[in-house]
Amino acid sequence: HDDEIATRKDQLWRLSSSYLVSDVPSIQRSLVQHVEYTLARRRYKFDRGSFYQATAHSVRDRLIERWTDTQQFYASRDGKRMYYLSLEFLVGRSMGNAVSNLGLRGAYAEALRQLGYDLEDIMSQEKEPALGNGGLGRLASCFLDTLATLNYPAWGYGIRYKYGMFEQRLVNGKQVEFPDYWLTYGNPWEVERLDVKYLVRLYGEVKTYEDEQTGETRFRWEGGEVVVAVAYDTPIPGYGTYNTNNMRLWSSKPSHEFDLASFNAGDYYGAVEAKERCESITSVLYPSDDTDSGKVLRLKQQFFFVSATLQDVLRRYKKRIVPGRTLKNLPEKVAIQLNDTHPSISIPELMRLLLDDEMLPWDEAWDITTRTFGYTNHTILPEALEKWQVPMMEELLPRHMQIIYEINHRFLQQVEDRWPGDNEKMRAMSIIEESTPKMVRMAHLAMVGSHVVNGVAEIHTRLVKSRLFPEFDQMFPGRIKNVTNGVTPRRWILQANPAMAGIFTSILGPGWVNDLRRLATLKPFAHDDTFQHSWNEAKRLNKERLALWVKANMGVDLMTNAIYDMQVKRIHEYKRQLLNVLGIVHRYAVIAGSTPEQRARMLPRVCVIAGKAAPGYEVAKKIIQLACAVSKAVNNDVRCAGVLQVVFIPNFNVSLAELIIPASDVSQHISTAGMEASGTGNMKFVMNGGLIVGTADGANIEIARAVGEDNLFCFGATADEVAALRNTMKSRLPAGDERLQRSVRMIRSGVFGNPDDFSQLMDNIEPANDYYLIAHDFPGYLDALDMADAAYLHQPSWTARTIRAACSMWEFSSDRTIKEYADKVWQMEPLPFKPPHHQDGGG
Ligand code: 8GP
Ligand code: PLP
Repeated sequence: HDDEIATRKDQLWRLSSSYLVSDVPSIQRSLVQHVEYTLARRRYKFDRGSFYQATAHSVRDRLIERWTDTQQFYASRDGKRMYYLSLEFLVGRSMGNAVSNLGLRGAYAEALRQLGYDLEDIMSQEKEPALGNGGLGRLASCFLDTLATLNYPAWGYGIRYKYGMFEQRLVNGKQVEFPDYWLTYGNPWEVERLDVKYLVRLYGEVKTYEDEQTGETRFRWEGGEVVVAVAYDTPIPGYGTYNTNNMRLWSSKPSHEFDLASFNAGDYYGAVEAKERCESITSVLYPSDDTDSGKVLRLKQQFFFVSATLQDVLRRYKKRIVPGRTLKNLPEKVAIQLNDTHPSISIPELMRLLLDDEMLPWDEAWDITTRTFGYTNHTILPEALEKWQVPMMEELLPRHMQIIYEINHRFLQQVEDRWPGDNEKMRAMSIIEESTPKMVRMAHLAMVGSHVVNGVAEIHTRLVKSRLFPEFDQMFPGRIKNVTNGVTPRRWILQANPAMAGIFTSILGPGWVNDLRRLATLKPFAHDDTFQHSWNEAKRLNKERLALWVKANMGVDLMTNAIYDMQVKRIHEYKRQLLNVLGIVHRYAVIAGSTPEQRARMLPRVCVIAGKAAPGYEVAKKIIQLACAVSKAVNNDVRCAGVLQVVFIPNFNVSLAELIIPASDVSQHISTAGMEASGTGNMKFVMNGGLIVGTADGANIEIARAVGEDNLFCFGATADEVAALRNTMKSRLPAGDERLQRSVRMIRSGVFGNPDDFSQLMDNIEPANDYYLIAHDFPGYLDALDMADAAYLHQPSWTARTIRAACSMWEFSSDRTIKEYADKVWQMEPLPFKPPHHQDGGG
């Protein structure tokens, strides 16, 4: 019998161990097969849509080989794994990334070309999954790319929202939101794992009972609603390596257990409705960036995904039987990173699993928990710090609320030991805020329950220590660390900017993509004529590529012989798009008041603004409206022809970022100092040969250090000055800047449409109200723009500056960031996999 099984196994192994071949004819065969059999469109429908789907499936087959091999390899080794828990992954399109990382771009392009299709065109058919809001979600996706590229055994865990980030359209110059149902044509990049599912409980009650053996009191969470979490897996290929990691996203489905209970109760309609409610948990991404929604559905999403994830992680850990190994060893084999506080309900959930299911004593469970988790803070803005109402939590997660109280009780005892009788400290540090109703401060929970807490840029980490968590920093010295953000050069240089990447590769070979330090060797050639020529050609091509898109989609003919000045990011008061718009209005006034001869001598300028406002954020929506109104006035005014154009590009997303960023000469990162934790857009712009006009905020400061202070046009109050300025301005009105006053007058007098629409925006920048210091920073802002313009006019030296800056950006590769996390937080080593049989080894 054993022999028979062995023979069969052998036979199966031989059948399955042959790898797909990726030469042009084999790729073509696979494309046609997918059209015929996967899409069931035999011989009559070879359109672009079908070919997009077929190409995706054909690439996916190749990903799957590497992915299953890698996962089997990880399972066979006993390395430490890292799980990145994030409510957002702003993935962007997959096809270009996959063929590029697999090293198959050329082969697919050729295979398609011979069949009469263009790979670029096929790739543009893909609807991008927008499962994130902005910086935080995009960071998570950059991290996944790097983790695979550097061969770390790491997975991303998140939610498979049915509706991603809303689609923004401009209707009469105002933002209107449309639902983003991105799954209309299915998603070829994922694998549905109907066999990987977990039950997740909500509501219910906590029962107490006595442990028969020890006589201790134990707790059991029972009843309530039970939802099923089903896994959807997406392979994440590394670049230039065989390793392919996994992103596991959960989708909610009703459970049978739940069906029976309700149907038996005779409430048919109620039961069906409740089933619908289960599915709605993973329906929609909360579209708010930097504000806490406080809604029960959001808490359900968080707990749902955390509970399924921790069950999955523990199951995988326990599957490996090693003599002497217990759950105590979990932190040696598992690191879990919390991307902001959104997944921080993980801390009481792991405690619950260890206490109530595994029957561990409290101290042991707490030790395991804190050594497993790391927490990344992404903002110190008070309105973004998550707090949950205690009564809401008590109802939805009664056992967790008990555990949180116990964590807090023990923690406050430590505070009391450290600062006896200091009630003020207790109040400030408590996980429970003594308000009405009481609130659970998730940042405090995450701080207490993690062994490392990190900020995302040096200044941000300094502020986390000094403003957000000063007492915690005293109590746990060394726990708060800095890990400056980074972005993946694969997507943001190699794929987004083929013209520039081509220059790098032609001189350095392809190795720079995984080792951005190598670009530094190009700096001595910054003044070389030939090099400058190809660099400028690349920029010109990128401007033309963007102009073509704008013409096709917005009907505006952009100049291409102009300086391209951009601000693209979520619309937020602290990011100060209003400062930008007021600067444009000033420029418009100057143009309108000048003679044709003077205008002929002006530097032609294209201003690009893009970004979404949270649907409920009225002020941000007004800023969009004003930007659109100014754009309309400027673009229709003959005096601006050839001198100034302004476009607000709708529906900013990853694909548009890939198109917009490489075309920029100057980009604006002009947040009120101290308010932008890091920014990652700033890094992408400089890597793509643009310079920054910015404040001394977030990663701008470190970028300036890397590229040379004179290559970042810096202005405005510093973070340390801001607080004091806010106070003095309230009492002492500074003399207003005449240029600002004129811009405000133009807006208030109706040059850009009904002034009532903008009166609140204008009131907000009156000196007594100017919380974001727009009026205060305005003169410095105009000076910084002038400095940038003056530098731009010396073309050869400008080109040299941009070359040197772009080639000095290695620290801002997410490869550096991830190595720092692996070292400072996760204590994790790479596990590169070399397949024994595979024909082409790496990507
Ligand atoms: C962002 C920060 O605002 C940005 O400076 C930083 O670069 C980025 O995170 C990545 O670290 N924060 C958020 O996007 C954020 O807090 N979003 C949550 C409310 C959803
Ligand atoms: N949204 C998208 C689509 C992005 O690509 C980026 C970064 O490039 C961001 C948001 C974050 O931009 P910023 O760091 O400027 O806020």
